[in-house]
Amino acid sequence: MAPPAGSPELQAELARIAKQIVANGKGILAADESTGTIGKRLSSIGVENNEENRMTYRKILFTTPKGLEESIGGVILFHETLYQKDNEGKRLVDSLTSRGILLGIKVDKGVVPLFGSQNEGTTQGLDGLAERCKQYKADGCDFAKWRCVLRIQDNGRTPSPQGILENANVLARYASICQSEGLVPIVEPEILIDGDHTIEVCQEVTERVLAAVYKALSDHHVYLEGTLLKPNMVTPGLDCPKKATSAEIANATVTALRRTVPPAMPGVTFLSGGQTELQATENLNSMNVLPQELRPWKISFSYGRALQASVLKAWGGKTEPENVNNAQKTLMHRATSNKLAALGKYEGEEASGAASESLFVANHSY
Ligand code: 5MM
Repeated sequence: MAPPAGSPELQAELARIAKQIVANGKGILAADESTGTIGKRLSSIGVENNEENRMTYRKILFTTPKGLEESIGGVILFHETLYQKDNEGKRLVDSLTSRGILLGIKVDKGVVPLFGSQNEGTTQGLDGLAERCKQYKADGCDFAKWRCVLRIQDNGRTPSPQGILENANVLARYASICQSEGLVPIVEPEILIDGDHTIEVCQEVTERVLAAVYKALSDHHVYLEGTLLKPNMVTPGLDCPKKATSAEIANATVTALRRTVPPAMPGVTFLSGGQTELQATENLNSMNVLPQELRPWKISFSYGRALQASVLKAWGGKTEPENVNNAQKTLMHRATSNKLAALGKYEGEEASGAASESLFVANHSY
């Protein structure tokens, strides 16, 4: 087996970035909704999906005062946001970089059907990726994200060997290209929560998928110390009649990870995948109160919906300072709660308002 690729200097730089993002309970704000996806989020509060409104919303997120950098180590951006300026001509991302929050960029070009498969897909975007990564690095990014989507059907009949192999390989190829250009790749093989499968089936499928991903990363000489993993938690399918407790989810998830993810990989930054904000925080905490020897990696968050849903509601698309303040306070509260959960110190909160609402989006594969 050949050693991981990259000079000692490149490897040191990649390892430093990956560690920094998840240091001291910090996690990631996934704000990389593509234009179509952010449109759905904005329409939920009656806001038109145009460039000005996308800028206004993301400026509110990024200018959240008083210590966002204590709980958010990195923000994942969509291409437009990286270059977007506010009405005073200031780059939106300056509010992040000035506080030491690292910039990440979504580099995949979305999910497409795998012809001949059983309703499965793969993610495209490898063409020209090295050139795009080079430019993003020059423009201030330190990490990247690529999301693959797998679906459990018929009690684990899918994902099929074809679906698993294809998605593992494309993630590995993406990771290798990112590292060659100095970007830490976040490797995201999301197994959707859709379905009526049990937690046991989800665990078995998650293990098969992660085992294939780490085999492919090894085959492509990816330097694991300079990567982050963004997986789903192991849960029952949303329509499974048998629900699981947070402790059961934590045990099943950490067991699946221990069987498949090498300790050289520094940080697991979970996606929320349609869980409520409170579930996502509670489940994260339950993993981080398990004995330390079961967790060789940092266990943290890279939430999209579970960090933003109640922020959007609090803002409501209004320009009044009160709404903007409420939105920013809400983001601070969720980010701080998740930091506490990443340290195993979250003590729960009132299950009221937007934080306890379902964030499920059927077939979230776009
Ligand atoms: C924020 O949404 C990300 C981009 O989605 P699209 O490509 O569909 O527009 C998405 O990849 C997100 O980072 C992950 O799905 C995790 O988000 P959740 O909401 O599951 O935590």
